[in-house]
Formats: sequence, C-alpha cells, structure tokens
Amino acid sequence: MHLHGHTFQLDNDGARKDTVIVRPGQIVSFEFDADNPGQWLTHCHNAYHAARGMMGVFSYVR
Ligand SMILES: [Cu+2]
Repeated sequence: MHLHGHTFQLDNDGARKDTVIVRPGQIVSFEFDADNPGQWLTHCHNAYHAARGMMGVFSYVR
C-alpha cells in the first residue's frame, strides 16, 4: 500500500517509508506526523487491485 503526502514508521521497523507490503489478512500499524493536512490518495500498487477498488482517500484537517 502507498500513502501519498506522508512518510511513516512501522511499529516494528525503524525505516521511514511511504509504502508497505500488506499480505492478505494482515494488519499493519504505523506512526506518522500529521503535518500535511488535506486529502491524500492511498492505494495498492498492484494495478489490478487498485482497479478493483483497493484505494481510498485519507483526509484530515489541522
Ligand atoms: Cu493489493
């Protein structure tokens, strides 16, 4: 999964990134700085998955 507009840090990994592999049935949690308010696309990088709806809008206000 790819989150636009931010980088995040996985709870179990020190690297900052904007994509993470999420396997079927897996839950991934991460921490990020909410310092870029707006509407941001989040989507799967597998084009077939994205075309089938595996995308959404991540939004918040300051
Ligand atoms: Cu996918």
